[in-house]
Formats: sequence, C-alpha cells, structure tokens
Amino acid sequence: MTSDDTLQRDLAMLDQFGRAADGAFCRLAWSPELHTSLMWLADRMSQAGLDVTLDPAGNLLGRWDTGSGTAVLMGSHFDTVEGGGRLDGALGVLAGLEVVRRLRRDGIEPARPVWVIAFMDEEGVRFGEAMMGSRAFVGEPMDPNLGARTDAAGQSLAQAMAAWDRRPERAHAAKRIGEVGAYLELHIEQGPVLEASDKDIGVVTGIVGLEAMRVTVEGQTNHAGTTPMPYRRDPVAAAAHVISSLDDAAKTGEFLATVGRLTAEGGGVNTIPRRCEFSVDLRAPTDDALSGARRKLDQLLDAIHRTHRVECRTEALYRMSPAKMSPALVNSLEDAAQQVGAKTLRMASGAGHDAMVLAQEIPTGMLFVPSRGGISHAPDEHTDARAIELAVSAFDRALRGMVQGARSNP
Ligand code: HGY
Ligand code: MN
Ligand code: MN
Repeated sequence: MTSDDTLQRDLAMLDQFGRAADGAFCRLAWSPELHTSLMWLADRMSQAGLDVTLDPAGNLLGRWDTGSGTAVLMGSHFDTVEGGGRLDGALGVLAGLEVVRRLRRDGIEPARPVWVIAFMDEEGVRFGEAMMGSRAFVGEPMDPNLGARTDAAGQSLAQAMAAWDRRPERAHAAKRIGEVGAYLELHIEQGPVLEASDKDIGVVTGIVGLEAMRVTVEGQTNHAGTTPMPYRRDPVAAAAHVISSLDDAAKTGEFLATVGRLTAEGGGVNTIPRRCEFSVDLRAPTDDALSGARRKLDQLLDAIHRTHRVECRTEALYRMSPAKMSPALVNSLEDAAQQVGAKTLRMASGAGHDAMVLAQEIPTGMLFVPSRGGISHAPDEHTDARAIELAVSAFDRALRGMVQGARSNP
C-alpha cells in the first residue's frame, strides 16, 4: 500500500457525505451534510496530530503548531454546489492533510507551523455570498444585512448558522491571517486545458475577477392573444434580449457571462408573465474588463426599460477582484512539479477559489490537476489517481522547501 492510498481512501470515505443516488454531491454551506463531513474531517485531522477547531465562520482549521514564525496554510473548501462532483474543493483540503501525514511519516519536524483548512461556503450558492469563510479568515467584515438573507427554502443565514451554534456578527472572530505567512491550494482545473495540452499539472499564475448579481425585470401580466405586440410589457422577452446581447458581447469581448438561474412568475401558456428574475455571473482577467462587462449589462438593462417598458433592478451578490499568485511561489511550485517528473503548464484560473481571497493578503500559490473531459460542478467530475498523486508529491515537495529551515518567508 502506498501513502497515496490514504488520500484515495479519504476521498472514498468522503463519498458517503451528501451523495445522491445519481452520484451528484450536495453539501451546501451550513447544511447538516456539510457538518457531518466536517466532523469526519475533524477526526481525520486529529488522527494526523493536528489541533482542530471549527472557527466562528464555520472554517475547520487543523493546526500543527511547531517551530516558530508564521504558518504555511494549505486547504480549500468542503462545500459543494447543488449537483456537484466529489473533487471540487475536497481534493485540496485532503491533499493538505495528506502532506501533513507524509511529513510525520518521514519524521520531519517543520521549522514553522503547518496548518490545514476547509473554508466555509466557497461556492456561495445557498445564500449568494461566495467565499464567506476565507473572507472572514482574512478579516473582511461580514455585511450586517447578510444574516437575514434567505436560501431557496426561506431559511435565513442566521438561522442556518445558529444550527451550528455560530452567529453572523461573530464571524469576524475567525480572522487569523496575521498568523499565516503563505497559502497553498491544490484544486482540480475544472476546464479542458490541461487534458487538451497533455500536461500533468497546471501552475496557476492568476485568478479571474468575478461579479455576481440577481436581476429582476418587472412587466405587466396580460392576455397572450388580445395584447398586440407594441402594447406589451413582457419581462421574459425583455430578459431574453438582455441575455442574448450579453452573450454576444462576451463572445467578442474580454469577459465571460453566464445566466445560471432564470424564473418567471405570473405567466402561463396563454398569459404574458409579470416578472422575470435571473442571475448573472461576470468574469474577467482585469478589473477594467470586469467593470466593462458590468457597464455592458447596465446598458442593456437601460435599453429594455425603454424598448420593452419594463422596470429593472439589480441586487449585488458579490464581487471579487482578479488575483495574482506570488511569483516566488509560482516558481517554486513549478520547480517542485518538474522535479517529480510532471509536465507543467502555467495558466490562469477561470474559476474562483479561496486562494483569490488569501492572495490579497499573503503570498499564495495554486496547483491544478486535469479534469477529465473538462467537466466540473457536475457528478462526472474526475481526475485520475495517478495525476492526483503526482500533484500531491509536487505539493509536498514545495511545502517541505518552505518549512525545512525556513522561518516565515515563502
Ligand atoms: O464559482 C466559481 O468559480 C467557484 O467554483 N466557486
Ligand atoms: Mn466550485
Ligand atoms: Mn472549488
């Protein structure tokens, strides 16, 4: 049995938490399924000799407080989207834990603390607030109104947190960034680039900025047969115009745009609806391009107000600036990957990660492993065990370089 069997066994054990009959995972933020999985993780961390705490923001932190200076933190998130896969987030947390086990196995006493974390609510799908745990960890104050925000079933964030004996107004007490000198995250690529270019490992150079919002378009419900086209105030036709034009603009511009949820109310087969709501996810590699995408959306909403005589409102969900990985960590992660025999590719991440929050504060580095068929946020998410082992070996090697003899510099 190789040590990698331990990581693969952990992944197999994690499969029992939040998996539906069709193989899809659902461990939403602050859900019972996530709680049970974190309690299992807490046991695994303790068995690896880590001091474990579930912090006020719901992050599960395992600390090996040894040596001196600031910690090297490894991790990712345990929450999933609805209908997600088994690796998004979970792999990074369990890879960090595996590296700790390998250090212990080899009798290495790090010269500085080594911590592993599972951040709370990276996905943001339940309450529309992404990266809640990592943002609290770096000391970003939580919006006081957030506790009242409700999920699809009408439960508020404050109620969901109360079931874990946590409170929104206390989340800021999770701030521990001052004790951390560097952050490393291993993640699946979630796209097709590594597989298509026949590379084993992606070394992430930067992460796109992203902005998400909910748009409401209000029109007038009316009869489908007796209301001539020029008299209508049809919110779905108006929304369709915005969505299609945004898609065209994104195809020729520097940004990505996705409408992942859309609902209409008050309509029927023979009735014009009253209201249409949809989500918008905008992503771009620079702040300027992200602002340009937002301006484009606002222009389109202005236009339908005039052309379709509908009222539009947007509710901001979250906005995160693009992040750059530490050049020193890009180099050392790349070196480590090449030393274990991996074919590497420097690349930007189109997905958001907790690393983009940590990178605003401390040197941060990320490695990607290939995603079969480029599939993620779906039950078919898969990475070969061999590719995972190669990346964990690289991660381990880079980490050892940072904690052996080193004090607080990456
Ligand atoms: O939305 C994202 O990019 C990430 O999967 N949370
Ligand atoms: Mn995800
Ligand atoms: Mn993720």
